Amino acid sequence: MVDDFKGKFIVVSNRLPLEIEFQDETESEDAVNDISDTDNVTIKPGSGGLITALTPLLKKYKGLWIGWDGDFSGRISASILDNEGRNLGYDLKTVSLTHQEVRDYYDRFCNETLWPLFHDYLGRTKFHRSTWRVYQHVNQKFAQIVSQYIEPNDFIWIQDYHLIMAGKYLKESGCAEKLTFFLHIPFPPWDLFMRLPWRKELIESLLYYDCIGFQTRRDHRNFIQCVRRLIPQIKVSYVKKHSVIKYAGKHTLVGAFPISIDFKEFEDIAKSKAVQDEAWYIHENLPEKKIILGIDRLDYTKGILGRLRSFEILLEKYPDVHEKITLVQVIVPSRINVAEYKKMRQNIEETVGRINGRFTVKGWVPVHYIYRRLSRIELAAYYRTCEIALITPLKDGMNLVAKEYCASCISGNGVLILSEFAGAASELKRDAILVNPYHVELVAEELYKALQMQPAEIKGKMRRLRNIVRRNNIFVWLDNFLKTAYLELPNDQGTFHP
Ligand code: GDG
Repeated sequence: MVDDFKGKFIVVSNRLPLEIEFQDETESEDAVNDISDTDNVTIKPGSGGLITALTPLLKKYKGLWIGWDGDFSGRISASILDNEGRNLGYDLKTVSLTHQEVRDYYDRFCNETLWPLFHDYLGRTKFHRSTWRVYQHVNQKFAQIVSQYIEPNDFIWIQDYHLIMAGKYLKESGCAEKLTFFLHIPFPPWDLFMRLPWRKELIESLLYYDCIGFQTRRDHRNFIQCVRRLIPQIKVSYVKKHSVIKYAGKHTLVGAFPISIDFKEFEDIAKSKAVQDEAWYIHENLPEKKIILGIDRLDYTKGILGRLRSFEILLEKYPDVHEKITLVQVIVPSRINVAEYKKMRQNIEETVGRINGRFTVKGWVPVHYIYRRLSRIELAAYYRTCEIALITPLKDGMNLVAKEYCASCISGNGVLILSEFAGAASELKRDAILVNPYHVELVAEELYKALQMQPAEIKGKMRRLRNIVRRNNIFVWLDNFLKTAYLELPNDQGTFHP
């Protein structure tokens, strides 16, 4: 582990690592009375792989996390954040955003331009100069705030597509410290990326960073191809598995760093008594049924409708599985203000209704549908107890659910069916059943095969999957990224081609 920071470890992301809920003034008096100290606001530490991975470093060194707190009303003061930061063990600073900024930068440019384009959905991608301007403006705002806290020897790590341009503005404002970036979503192939009217600005901005991490070698390769096409004069050489781009007198190191999870934490939760009890109840309520699990944020990239269709085809074609299986589909609400997501939810619910209407008999409802965020215990219980995880995104940077499922499958009695278009497929392809989610009939066939698989084969595959996730855990990811960021560049560079 690189552990010789002399300065601060600064993480910058769109949102702070907190779960903040604002109670509406119109809510009942009881609800308001439940809220403790902060004026109709409840604040809890956030969760998720990135927070778990970065927390030890943020605590060990002088850690600082900068992001938007989700507050328009000014109710979250600096002293509240200081207090939350003291509980977490590192500092928190916010970037204030207006309604209009959040709408044009986050809802529109991030989620209607970059998100669909980077996930290969050209047809859904909107190009509006006005939102591009706000995106730049908000990135500038983030850079201004970050620059107020930078001191010599700090390490700055900017996260994800929301803040691609922040590095450029930081460097322009004189930041001389190590400036790095990680993209959590895929980087598109050049023929898609070239449709973006502001393609050159984005690529040039990325080259202000000292080190850039992508999820997979494919994303790394796509990026290098875009850079070569847009800036033909650049020089690219290779050190180990990383590219070194030389442009305008400076170097940018680029590599693939597949993000992961805290394996041990998931395994420990899965072993806990609370999860064991919850898992028992889940199967007790679905007696003698094999459970097929789908868990996704509500998003068109996750392939939920196609998955439901595959399940329906399975039921049409193989009556022998009727009454023996249940698909538990959990959907976590997401981007609920976007009209398209509302429509998507409606389509999903109509499809679930159709399947259940067609196949339900007394004592058996084929699809068990849950539209809410599960608690950590419930989530772990579903992971621990389901026989098959059916993870079929049409495109996904990594997909942590696939890795969390393996870590939580402590009995070893689980089959992972995984889309070949999830970043996780490159690590898990040998022992997961890889499927093309666009081929819904074939997914149904693979599902049928998985249901027939013998226990010895299931256990062998799951043991190997668990070993991979255990070995390539989130701390290894962090270590690899930091080592690369501090790599000394030799004069004579190698010839690796991603
Ligand atoms: C982006 C990229 C990349 C899900 N349901 C519940 C719940 N979850 C948690 C899971 C998991 C996370 O949400 C989802 O992570 P994913 O990786 O699957 O997907 P994105 O949210 O799209 O994340 C993705 C990731 O960044 C990391 O780089 O892998 O490709 O799109 O951790 O556990 N958590 C709880 N209840 C739920 O019902 N508590």
